[in-house]
Order: sequence, then C-alpha cells, then structure tokens
Amino acid sequence: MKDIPPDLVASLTASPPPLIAGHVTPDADCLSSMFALAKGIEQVTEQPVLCALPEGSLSKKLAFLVDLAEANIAGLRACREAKLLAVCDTAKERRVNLPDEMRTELKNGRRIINIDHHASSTMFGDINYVDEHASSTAELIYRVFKHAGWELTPTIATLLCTGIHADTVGFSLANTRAATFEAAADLLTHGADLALIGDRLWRWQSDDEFQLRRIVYQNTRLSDSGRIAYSTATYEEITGCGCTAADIDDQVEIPRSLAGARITILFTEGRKGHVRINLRGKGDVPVLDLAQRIDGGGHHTAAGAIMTGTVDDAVARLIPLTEEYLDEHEPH
Ligand SMILES: [Mn+2]
Repeated sequence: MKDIPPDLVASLTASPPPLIAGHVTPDADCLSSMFALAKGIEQVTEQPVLCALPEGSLSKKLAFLVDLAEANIAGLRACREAKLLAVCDTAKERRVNLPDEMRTELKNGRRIINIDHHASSTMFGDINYVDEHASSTAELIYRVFKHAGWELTPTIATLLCTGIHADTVGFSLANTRAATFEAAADLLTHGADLALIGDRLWRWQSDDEFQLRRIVYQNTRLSDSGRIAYSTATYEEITGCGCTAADIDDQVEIPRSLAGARITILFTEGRKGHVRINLRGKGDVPVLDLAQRIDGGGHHTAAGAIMTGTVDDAVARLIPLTEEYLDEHEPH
C-alpha cells in the first residue's frame, strides 16, 4: 500500500480550502470521492468546500450523489479564482473537469493536489497520492480519512462505498483486494447504505437511458475473428433517446457480456464529430497499451480515448488495430 504523502492532510486543510475537482464525464467513483473529500475537509476548516462540476457534466443516473452529499457546486468565478485544487480520479491535466478555458493552463499559479488510482497517471500534482493498486479513488479517500482521523458519518460512508462498489463492479473485478473488502466492511460499520447503493448503481435507470441501452444491444457486433465485441451509438441515436454524453459509460457492459470476446469496445458520439472509445479487457487482457496507441489512457483492463470523425470512421480504424494488438498479445 502506498504511503500517504506527509504534507497531504495539512495541504488539504489549509485556508482557504481547496476547490475539489474530478475528471470529465465523471463516474460514480469520481463524484463520490470528490464529495466525501469535501465533507472531510469541512469537518476541520468549518468553511464550505466547493466542488467543480461544470454544467452538462452530471449524468441523470448519478445526480442522486449531489443530493445525498448536499454538495456545494462551485460557480464559474469560484473555479477561476481557486489557488489550490484537489483533483480526484483524474490521470492527466487535460482531463480535469473545469471550465474549458482553465484546462489549457491549469497550473497558472495554482497548486494541485492529485489523488488517483489510474495506472496512466502523469503525476501532474504538486502533491501526488497515486496508488494504481487501489480499487478506486474512494478507497484512497477512505485511507485519507483514517490517516487524518476525520469522522466517517453515514453519508460519507455511503459515498465512499458507492465509489468502491462502482469501480469494482460490485466487488467482481480483479482490482478487488482483501484491503478493498476491509475498507468496505469498515464503511458498513459506519452506516453505509448498501441497499441504496445497489439500487442506484445497478437497479435504476431512467426511461431515456433504458432506450439507449436498447440501441447499444441492437448495435452490438462481434468482429470477424470473434475476439472483439463492440457496439456503437451515433450522436443522432444518443440525442434521439434524450441522452447526452454525460449519460454514457456503463453501457460498455453490454458488449462486454458477450461470450468469447477478449476485448470489448463501445464507440459513442456524445459530441458531434467526437467519438468516445471505452475499452475493456476480458480476464487479464490489458487494454491500456492499446488506448495509449490512440492517445488515450486509463487502467490496465479498463481504458478509453477520444477519436475525431464519425462512429464509422472510428470503427474502421480501431477494429483492425485491435485485431493486430490481440495478435501481439495472444498469438494463435
Ligand atoms: Mn476510479
């Protein structure tokens, strides 16, 4: 287990407190980590701690986390004026979810605290607490709470358990370790509402998302070799369901469940002309190298990238590349 940097807690609780940020298209681990960290810092500073969540970045599915945490969302001015940023679950500077004009010159006299578990982390912070062997950023925030002696209230315990549950897909991926269960057990002791987490993460979707899933099922294909399962959703298909780019992530589980596939890819055009690529490796098939070949990043068996052009362009380019990549990794 990576040691917590000695100056981390003192920096987080400095006055004025940091602005908390996460990654673009934030997932449950990202949001839960941000909001729990803000609540921990508030116990010490007794000042509201603001979280950056630019307009349009919250999915319908995860909106409940903002309400659960009673998160203080920062306005544009507070984002611009922040001198200290605490960034959660984000591998690269250009992935930080802040107003566009800030992303290009993120540092600009600002200090950055970076808390993350991505293998592709560029360690862009002035202080980096990055442990790629942690299941989730929430597990790292849990360790910060224990280290700092902050109180795990039932709400904070529920938030952190949500992040762990989401990034391990319900304790079912290889990133789940004994330490992950130990953290989760302690969070349950502190009142984490596991039934709520299960309902909201795995048994709840809006009608819009349900329709999008129908399309992703419909568009699921196996490549000629049978080793790649992939699906697609064009901009028109996504918006036609009433969904936005923020609502896309979990749908990669649909092609992923197809028997025989070694690598799964979801191509989605959430923004016109920009195709987001979600990559997953079955078992221990790594996909991070593949993502990095197209300028993406992520974890060893879960990674992503963005390609410009149409969905058809992206499929035509990436499927042959993935076949070649599999030939290298798993020769016949
Ligand atoms: Mn994560």
